[in-house]
Amino acid sequence: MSASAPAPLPDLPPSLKAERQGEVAVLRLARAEKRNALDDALVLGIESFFSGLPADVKAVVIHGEGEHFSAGLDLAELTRRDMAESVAHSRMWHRAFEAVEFGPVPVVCVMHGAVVGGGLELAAATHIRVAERSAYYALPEGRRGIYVGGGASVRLPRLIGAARMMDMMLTGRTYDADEGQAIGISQYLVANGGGLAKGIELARRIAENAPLTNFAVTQVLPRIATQDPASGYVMESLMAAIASGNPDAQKRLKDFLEKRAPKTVRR
Ligand code: 1HE
Repeated sequence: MSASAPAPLPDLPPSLKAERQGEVAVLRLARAEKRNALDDALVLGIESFFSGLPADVKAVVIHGEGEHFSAGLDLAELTRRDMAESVAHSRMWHRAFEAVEFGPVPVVCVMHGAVVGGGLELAAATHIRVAERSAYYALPEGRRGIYVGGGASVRLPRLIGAARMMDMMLTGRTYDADEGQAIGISQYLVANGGGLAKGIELARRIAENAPLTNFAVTQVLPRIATQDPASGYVMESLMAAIASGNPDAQKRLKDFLEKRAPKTVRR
């Protein structure tokens, strides 16, 4: 392998496909025949992908094959578990989605069609969500007689509020793409078929940031947001000092002051 060849991505189960586009890695849920339902192999594959990302990958885009992002938990597997196994299974999902949320790089999720149950839990573990107009969101767990198990109780109330999550679970309410954008599920809303290109464009922009800033935003900011304010302010000061003292920041600041860096303008 030549010194400049990109490092290979981790081995994956057949239900996941990955490719590199320079510093961006694109991970595709590839189980369209089952509407990208998340079975054990797929969830474990997500965990190993994010745990084994090469250091020269700076951002990841997740998307789904076929008409839907994901139909959530593979319900066929659920019927085979007893109570103890179900707890272990949910904890396995927590581990896998923590590897997404607190993995090495920012993650952009491209959502279309059904983004339901565990599919919404996966999307909630990512940092930027792009919705195509076809996207809709639901938590059918209430209807199936089960409960969320992939971290939604923690992540979704922060994203959309506990009251909306209760409504989704108690009444089976679905939100369409416009509503999802309005309540904060997605940060970007694009035409059908345009999600992946938008996701990659955003990931490329993210990959240009100083790695330490991306670390601060994805690892430190969410911790500050959930700790007591007094500790949060101290943590923020420490992170700010660490980031600005970094040679990368020093160079970027100098570039701006010497008119080599772009200005912050309206897009
Ligand atoms: C599945 C699953 C699945 C589809 N597990 N096999 N999630 C749900 O309650 C959503 C269940 N799925 C659906 O409501 C629909 O499938 C969709 C609206 C997403 C798509 O409808 P459609 O008409 O395009 O597809 P389909 O005909 O319903 O499904 C195609 C195949 O995928 C079919 O299998 P086939 O062998 O008969 O062809 C379906 O059985 C299969 N399939 N969804 C297993 N979810 C950690 S806790 C998280 C808890 C949850 O995520 S609960 C939410 C579960």
